Amino acid sequence: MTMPTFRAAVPFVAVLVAGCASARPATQGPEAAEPDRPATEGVVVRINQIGYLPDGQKVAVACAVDASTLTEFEVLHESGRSMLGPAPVAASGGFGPCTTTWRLDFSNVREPGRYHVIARGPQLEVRSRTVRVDARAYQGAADTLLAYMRQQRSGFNPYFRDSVHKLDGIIVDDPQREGQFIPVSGGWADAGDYLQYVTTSATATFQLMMSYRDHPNSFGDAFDARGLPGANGVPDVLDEARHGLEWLLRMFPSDDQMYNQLGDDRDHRYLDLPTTDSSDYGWGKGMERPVYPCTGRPQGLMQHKNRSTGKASTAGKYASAFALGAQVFGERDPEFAARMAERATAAYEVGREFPGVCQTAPASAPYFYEEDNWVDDMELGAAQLHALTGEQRFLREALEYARQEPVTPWMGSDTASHYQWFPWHNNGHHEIWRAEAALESERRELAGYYRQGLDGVARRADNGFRVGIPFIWCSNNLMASFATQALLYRRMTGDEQFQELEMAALDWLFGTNPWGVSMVVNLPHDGVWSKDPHTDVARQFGPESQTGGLLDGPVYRSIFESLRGIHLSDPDEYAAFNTGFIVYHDDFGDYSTNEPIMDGTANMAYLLSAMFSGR
Ligand SMILES: [Ca+2]
Ligand SMILES: [Ca+2]
Repeated sequence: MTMPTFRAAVPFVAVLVAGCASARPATQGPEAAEPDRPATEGVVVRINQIGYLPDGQKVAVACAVDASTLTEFEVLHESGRSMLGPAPVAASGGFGPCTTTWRLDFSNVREPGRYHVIARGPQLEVRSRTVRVDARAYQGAADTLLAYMRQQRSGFNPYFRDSVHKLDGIIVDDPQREGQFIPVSGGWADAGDYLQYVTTSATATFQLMMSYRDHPNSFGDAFDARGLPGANGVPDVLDEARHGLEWLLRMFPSDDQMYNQLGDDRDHRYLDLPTTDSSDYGWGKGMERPVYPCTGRPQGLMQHKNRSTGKASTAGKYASAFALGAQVFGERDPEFAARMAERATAAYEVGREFPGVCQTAPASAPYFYEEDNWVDDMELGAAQLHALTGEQRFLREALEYARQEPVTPWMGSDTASHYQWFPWHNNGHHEIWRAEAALESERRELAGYYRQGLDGVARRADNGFRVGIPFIWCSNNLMASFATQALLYRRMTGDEQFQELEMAALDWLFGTNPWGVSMVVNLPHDGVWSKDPHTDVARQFGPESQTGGLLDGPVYRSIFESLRGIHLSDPDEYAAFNTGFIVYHDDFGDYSTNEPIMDGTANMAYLLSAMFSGR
């Protein structure tokens, strides 16, 4: 995500954000996607707006925002035919704005069709939005996410049909090369701002390729390599992954030049489009952007510094993306694959030589991605190098790293620092498990690590929505990662004990949450989704420009209220649901809950492609 507090931390920027917002032209979304008028009292019934698989778990959650109670529910076919119930309901306690919740399980409705869930209480009858039960409910969903990735492209941007950030960039924080130009145009903007990080970009690239490797039939081909409409014989998810890989190759051009970041928080000084980015890094507005290497030392050109200790967090991510890239592109483009295989090994050796974290660099504000773990990244890199080369050494080292951090530390906790444990789940355990040379005892050990993390979250999920993640910034990322880890665990073991929570996390992201909002912009198109995402592109071109983008998601009220410079631009249409310990605002002014994020979007590709492939 953007680390948007940068904006809040620079007072005149905050004023600018608010000023732009108040001058914002009224935009109208498509009529089909207009939000429900949220009830100000009574009960609402929330559903997964994408739909449910015929043989899958199906749960709607009813939420009372006053003292209303329910006694029964029924599922009606759109023809009016009763499919289930009336059945008694059982209360699941309060959560957030909901004084009471009820889980309405209609898993037995297996016939494909369109339905309504009806909840009834004394003098009360509430109807859900239309519920889809359809084996193909997730068809095309993963590809929809790619629309956001294309819109985020730097270099040639197919949304604008123009090149953006052509002058990237000039090397900084490097005594030998300071001030030199290096051609590193490409990649993706991180969020609503235009900074670019290897941390998030390499992870996103990896996740796109992993999604394709494991669920190739979930992806289509309707765009070319530049992201313009028109098939090119390459699945679009690989077009997008290649766009990421090519940028990563530019950012690690030789063994002693490992770059980590393009641009810095001086980007936040002006609110503008990627095509007209007027950031001034000391060489004039709209000129070159700074390129930061990993140095293994605390970094920051101005008064603030990060706490970097090494290079391995970034090196491991390079190694894993390149090594998987070499496998995925091996047959399509042997030359490209060979270059990545060579770079993968080189990156991994940098990580061996410089253990520790390479955090993002702050400039004029004290905020950065406070990543504190690196063994997860080296584990994934080693696992992928083993998959690529078959060398036993890499498998052994992957296992050594796995044992140093069995559980991603936020799991089971109620808070964490900003991007402290990234990636949000560790794909490394699954990738070692896939290795033919792994022993059965090692596979059980790795699955046990995943189970420990899932257990930690599950213990906190004693609410009607069955969610147990902490609502720190980017809670949607945590939700998606929890669901992904649960899916990987289920695949590795056949143990379905977390499946209810896995589906609850997915349902949450697509509308089974107190606000009844899909957390992915314009998905499904006829659902309820953000009309005022926090990006200047959306402000000028409408929310559909952000199609496919995963929002940051709800945060603890305490976080929202502690942010400086945050002002909602409009009356809160979800005010009735922002009375509890977590809040979400569909408002341009809320940079904490309503900003689309590139890394989270790529993470979703795995889940949605799995849902279509039948997992
Ligand atoms: Ca294509
Ligand atoms: Ca890490």
